[in-house]
Amino acid sequence: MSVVIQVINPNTSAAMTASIGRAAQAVAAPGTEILAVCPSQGVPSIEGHFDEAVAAVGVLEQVRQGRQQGVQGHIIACFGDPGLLAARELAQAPVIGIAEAAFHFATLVATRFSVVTTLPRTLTIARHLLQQYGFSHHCAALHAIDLPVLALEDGSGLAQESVRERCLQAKREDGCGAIVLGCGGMADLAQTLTAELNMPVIDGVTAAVKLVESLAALRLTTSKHGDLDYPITKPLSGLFRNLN
Ligand code: 5HY
Repeated sequence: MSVVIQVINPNTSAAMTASIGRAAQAVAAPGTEILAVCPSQGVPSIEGHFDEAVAAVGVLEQVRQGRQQGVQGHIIACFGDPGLLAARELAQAPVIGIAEAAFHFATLVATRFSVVTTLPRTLTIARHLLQQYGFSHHCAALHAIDLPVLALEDGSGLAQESVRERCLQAKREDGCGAIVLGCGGMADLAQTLTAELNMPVIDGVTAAVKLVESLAALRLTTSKHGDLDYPITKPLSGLFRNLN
């Protein structure tokens, strides 16, 4: 069965989109095609509530296009899962957020996990998602490397080393059995860190790919019974004109 998965980087960084696409393709099953995309307009990196709201519009734009292309799943490859429920209304195929995917996988291999993300101000977003998805009691601690998201793409290696150091600290101090990487731009670090730390270090991009493949194999699509039914048709204006 051939599966086409649209992997949406909600920020407009072309380099991060490519990095996320490579990580997704690396774990994709033989019959799975990855379409890595990002919004045509929006915010270059997502580092707070305002950025999440701006990015969510771009996510919806991409989900609509993916639905028209007939993809078998959509992945929102930003740790804030921006626009997840709105995207599920718009989509027929499954829509998976990388934070949600990573949290689920972490609880399957450990009783407690820690999170390592970028800026301290985004820790609250991760906390809100843990509460929303019902994982708060599984989370031992949340850490921020205090570097901006695009530091992961600057080629210096500083952000990657900071992630490694925070993961080592979390393993030493948190009483956690696994670590969740809190940024789509960290997707390429998980396997190396898992080997070095000798504990599961989980990236949500690759976790989401395997979840979409499983849902597709079971022919499970987003429920259109109830609150995730398609949006009520109404005239949208301005930049939202073609969104539904
Ligand atoms: C992400 N921001 O995964 C988040 C990470 C964060 O542009 N891609 C972004 O720190 O919230």
